[in-house]
Amino acid sequence: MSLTLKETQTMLDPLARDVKIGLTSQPKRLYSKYFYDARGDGLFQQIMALEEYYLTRAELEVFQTQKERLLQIIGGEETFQLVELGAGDGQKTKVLLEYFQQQNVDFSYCPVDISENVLQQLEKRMRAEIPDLTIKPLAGDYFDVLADLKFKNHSKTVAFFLGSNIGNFLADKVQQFLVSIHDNLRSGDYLMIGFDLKKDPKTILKAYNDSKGVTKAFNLNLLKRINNELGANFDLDKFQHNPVYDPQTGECRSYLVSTEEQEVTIAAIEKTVHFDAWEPIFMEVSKKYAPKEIEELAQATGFKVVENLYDSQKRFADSVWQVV
Ligand code: AVI
Repeated sequence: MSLTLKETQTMLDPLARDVKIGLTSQPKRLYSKYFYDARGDGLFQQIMALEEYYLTRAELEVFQTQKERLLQIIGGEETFQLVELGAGDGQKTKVLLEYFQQQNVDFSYCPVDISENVLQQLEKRMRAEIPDLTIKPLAGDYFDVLADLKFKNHSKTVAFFLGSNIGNFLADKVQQFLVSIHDNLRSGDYLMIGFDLKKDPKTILKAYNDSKGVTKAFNLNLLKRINNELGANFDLDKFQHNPVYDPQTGECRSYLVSTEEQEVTIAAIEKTVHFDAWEPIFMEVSKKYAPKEIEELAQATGFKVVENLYDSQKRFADSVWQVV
């Protein structure tokens, strides 16, 4: 069977492929990993600086107040590579890196991120701010990069997956992801994961529906990206940002809801997509965990929880796991 040029391009371009799958599925969905183009990176930086988006400050407090304890747990005597999956701007991690340096810990820092743009900025800043740091950045999808990292060739690995990035996995994918990390680590290696915790639903909803509308712009930016990169004609004014939080599952789900019946054409995939009035596109899940769920997740994926490091208000936990 021979393929047309368009079919070949669609096969090669992950964004086109996923948009095609997502917008022809019922219910419709898009994938939040595509939020992060250059404008999306900038909007996420703005979100992290918002008062309502408490997650960043809560995790920073954990690092500032518990860095000594973390180093006691992972042990600073042996050389290790510190692999940070989804490093982002690395600003919070810097607190730990600086502390490890001051304590003369022998480690190399390997930040991994899907955004090449973010990674370049991070490397530049780290080189300027912590000149003696050995840094080896790696751009790519977590799943692809995990295999390349060859954790097993190293004497010891400490992996970080911070900032509640774990919350962006749906329930059916999270275990698969953790098992693939597990399978690339050696017995005794550590994994520290940042979990946003279940709390007052109103606090959570405000974090994803901020008063300045930055999170709304962050979601709509994906439609803009599809317009720019795939030749689509989404009218951004005809979609409403609608996050909902379910305190039982802990899932905060963000939707863009079509405010009227409409058709959107996406040239690169040769599709016209029909929207009913008030039909949603599921954009992102940001799951919140209870400490018990963290324990269960570790056990189910081949780890044990060594200790949960909390902020003073118990809004957030950096959970230190060890491969059993
Ligand atoms: C990257 N991730 C952990 C953020 C979150 O909280 O789920 C992304 C985000 N979405 C809206 N605001 C922030």
